[in-house]
Amino acid sequence: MEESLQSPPRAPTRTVELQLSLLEGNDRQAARNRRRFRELGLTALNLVSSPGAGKTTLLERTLTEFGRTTRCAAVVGDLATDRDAQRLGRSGAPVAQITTGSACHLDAGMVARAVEKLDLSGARLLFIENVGNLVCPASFDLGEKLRVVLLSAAEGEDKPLKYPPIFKSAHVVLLTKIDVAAVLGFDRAAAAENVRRIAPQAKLLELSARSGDGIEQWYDLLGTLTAKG
Ligand SMILES: Nc1nc2c(ncn2[C@@H]2O[C@H](COP(=O)(O)OP(=O)(O)O)[C@@H](O)[C@H]2O)c(=O)[nH]1
Ligand SMILES: [Mg+2]
Repeated sequence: MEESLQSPPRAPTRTVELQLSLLEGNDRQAARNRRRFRELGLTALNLVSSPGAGKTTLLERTLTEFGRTTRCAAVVGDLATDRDAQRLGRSGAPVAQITTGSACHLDAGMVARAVEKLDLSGARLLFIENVGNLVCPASFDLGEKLRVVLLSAAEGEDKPLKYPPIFKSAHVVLLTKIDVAAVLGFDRAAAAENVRRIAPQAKLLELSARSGDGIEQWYDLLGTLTAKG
């Protein structure tokens, strides 16, 4: 019993070097993705949250409603299954699933390979649904223009305080599932205050992909991304 509680041996210096070179390689690929998206006339959004915060539900609705007038595409990452790609594909939008196996985040190379599989003709927005995780995706630039972090009413108001890097890297924070905030005892004002404290740079929207409350503000924001060019 005692032995199983011991930590495995580690080589910290080497780990740091590997991580740095991994991130440098990722940043180079992210820069290539950014150039490619620009050539294609695409604006890419990287959606990040805990598992279950409502990324796919928001995208299902967005691809169906906003996608009616503005062609959109999506790539979606999970460790296993193509369940989310199937859900999103019902909208008729081009969608590719990335299965990462054990990786807790998408990287720029995975996104580049997935994007090559899609027919992006006429598409203006590319939604990248990241693997559900509030930690690892913070370090991996995918070449997106906007990083969108979702925080659902089911997770508690304190998550920005506990996981600051991802919130600090956000351009937009969405407080989601506001339709059930009251029943969950989720204090929207306190959550918003925590977001503003940790991520003053981020635009903050509150919405429910189920009831549709607040969704127009999300579409307005998407509209500003596709308005010119
Ligand atoms: N009440 C409520 N439930 C939601 C909302 N959005 C998503 N859900 C539910 O939350 C669960 C996880 O949603 P999903 O979109 O798969 O989350 P993801 O893991 O972030 O992609 C599902 O059971 C959804 O039906 C919402 O706005 N309100
Ligand atoms: Mg999902």
